[in-house]
Amino acid sequence: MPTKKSGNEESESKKIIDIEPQKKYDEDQFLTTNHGLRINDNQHSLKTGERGGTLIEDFILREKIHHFDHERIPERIVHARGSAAHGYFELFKPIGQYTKARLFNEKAVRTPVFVRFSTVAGSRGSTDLARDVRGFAVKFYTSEGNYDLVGNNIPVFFIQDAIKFPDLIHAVKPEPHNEIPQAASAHDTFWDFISLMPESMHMIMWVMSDRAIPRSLRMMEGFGVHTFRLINDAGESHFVKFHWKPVLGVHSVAWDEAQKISGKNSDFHRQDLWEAIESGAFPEWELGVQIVPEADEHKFDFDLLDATKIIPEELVPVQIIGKMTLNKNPDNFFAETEQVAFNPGHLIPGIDITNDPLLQGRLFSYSDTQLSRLGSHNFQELPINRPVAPVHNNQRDGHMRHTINTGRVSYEPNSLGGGCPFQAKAKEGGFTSFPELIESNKIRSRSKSFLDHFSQARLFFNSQSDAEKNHLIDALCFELGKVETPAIRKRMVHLLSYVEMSLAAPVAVYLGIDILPVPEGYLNRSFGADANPEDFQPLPVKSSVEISDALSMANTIKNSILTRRIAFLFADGVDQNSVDSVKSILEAQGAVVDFVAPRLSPVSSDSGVEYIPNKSFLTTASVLYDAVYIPGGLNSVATLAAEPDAIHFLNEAFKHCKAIAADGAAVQVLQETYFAKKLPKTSGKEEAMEKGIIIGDDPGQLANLFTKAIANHRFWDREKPEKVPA
Ligand code: HDD
Repeated sequence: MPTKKSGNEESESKKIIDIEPQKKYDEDQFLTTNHGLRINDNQHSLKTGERGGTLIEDFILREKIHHFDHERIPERIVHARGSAAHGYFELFKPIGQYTKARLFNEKAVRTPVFVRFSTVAGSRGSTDLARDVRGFAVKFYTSEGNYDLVGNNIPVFFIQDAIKFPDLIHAVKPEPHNEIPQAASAHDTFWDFISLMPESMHMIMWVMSDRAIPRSLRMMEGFGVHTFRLINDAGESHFVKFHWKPVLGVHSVAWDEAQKISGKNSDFHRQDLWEAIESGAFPEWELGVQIVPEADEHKFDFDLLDATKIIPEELVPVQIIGKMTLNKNPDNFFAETEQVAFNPGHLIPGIDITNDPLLQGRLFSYSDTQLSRLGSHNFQELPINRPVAPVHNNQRDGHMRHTINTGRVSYEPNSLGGGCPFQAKAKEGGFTSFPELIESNKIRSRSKSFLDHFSQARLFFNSQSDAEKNHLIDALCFELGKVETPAIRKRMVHLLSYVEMSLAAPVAVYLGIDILPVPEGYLNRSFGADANPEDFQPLPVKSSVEISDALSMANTIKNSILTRRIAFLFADGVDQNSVDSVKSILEAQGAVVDFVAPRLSPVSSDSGVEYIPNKSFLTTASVLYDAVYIPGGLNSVATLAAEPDAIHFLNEAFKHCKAIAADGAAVQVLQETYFAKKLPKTSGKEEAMEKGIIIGDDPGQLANLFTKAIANHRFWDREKPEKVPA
């Protein structure tokens, strides 16, 4: 709909008049100190005369400055940069046969959740578009206590044993002598460590794939990663892997695009999540489970307790049991997103841990880190961490205690408090650990069943589309190209050759190194000083599944343009019909249209109606959109054709394989681009659709073809053969 300039101005000025008097006279709005004293001058400190020194007795100034000085808390050691939202989980399919958790049994209950997404390596202020794993942590506020599913957007991990976690993180974080590079794994220490840790090779495939540069936090999968246990009423255990499947499908950006987004809008993902929720396009994920009976524990060619392995969906299908919807942004970033404290040890009856050595170590780490980050064991009392289930125990006092415990009894057993609080029997909702039979020696070692490091890396690589394989190879060339130590590059290429020669060879050619045989005893450093290295050599296992469709984003859902951002490029004289009809069709399907013009001043259309541009070529960029449309209109087309910024915008969109549409009367603009010679000769043909470039004279037909092209997300196939400079 065209916006009349005058109308906009009216409502802006009206808003100010409405709000002001209300604020002024509302008793609750008086500025006060933290002890509740009303302040009547927040402009001047107390001084010895107008030009005199400030008095230390100015307790109002002191309190304000003191509080300010202490506003920061330590950022998370990993996952420092995060964005979060509130929502709820609804169960479709109760799974009482596997678990007694009410969360997975009560269909009528909407369980509140708080979800925090994050990057891992970067600091709080780093870019959203770093090549990195994304944290996907969900806190379910269940009637039986909080349950935290603290997962990632990648279903495996770099290491098998938590004792290596500090090494991994020290290696990936900025190098300690100069704090370079920020939020990037492309440096020597990371690849030095990885090249000596063959167990990381499966994870490396995922991190070098486009999964590590999502288009949106709303368009990525989530995984519990570890194998957990579900326990039913009869006390029986089933193994389980958790999956979050985004309703909008799994989509990523191009690496060149990711790097540019980092400069143009480093809050890209945070803003995208925020705006989607504000606009009512609530992000949704279905929750799936892969269930493995206890009896099948050793049935696979990998170990269920090894966090570097997936269970291929071909072996154990994912059963969808419910859906999570995020429908409310936090009110305060610090109080909620920053202070939320997750812990894989926040379990509820019916869900239990396994002996996965990575998970076991995590159980210690999270509560410990919350202590140094949030300052006190009373962090559970912060509003965002407080369970909805009542808390009764004899834990007392400590820094920043909120609860005022009454009475004289803080011990158990007691008679003076009537025996309260009571222990709950299992049938009363008490938590009982699965009584797993353990017969073994205390030992520092690793099971031989953990020694296959390459078969699933190969499975992942071979399951990718050609475009995805190319991206993965390019990512490795980029990352290893940034590594300065030749020996590290060589070791990495050797390791890649164990994954797949068609992966290692192009990387070796790019780096100009030969793939040499791996020195004896080198392939696995996961042994102690007294161990025999021979016992720890990787096992040459072939995965029983050779291709898994679920691992390729090429097979993801591509049926929606909901929340996709489309840039309409135009200038004075634009054809109103060409704008309005395409815009209304795209918006009816939930797309978000931005008017981008050379200037921010109103643009007059051929009919005289004015459009207010949302953005100009100065304030936005092609990389911030999913698709571009150029409406007709003689003057507008001539202006854009002569505007280098508009042509660059289009060239970049083409380079990043996005859908581009143009009114038949706007072809002149396209002809100025580098990709002009690749344009289809006729409009609306299959051939055009295949390339993702739609040109048409009928706005309705054009909009429908454009919709399909945008839903396709990207036209990766044109990337290599039709590469353009941009
Ligand atoms: Fe971790 C945070 C996920 C292994 C130690 N981790 C953290 C967060 C996520 C994960 C999503 C951010 C939570 C938030 O948003 O506040 N971590 C994982 C996954 C892992 C994993 C999926 C492997 C499967 N983590 C892991 C290990 C250790 C840690 C092996 C230590 C032994 N993780 C931490 C931590 C953090 C953390 C240091 C930092 C901030 C926090 O806990 O609250 O304790």
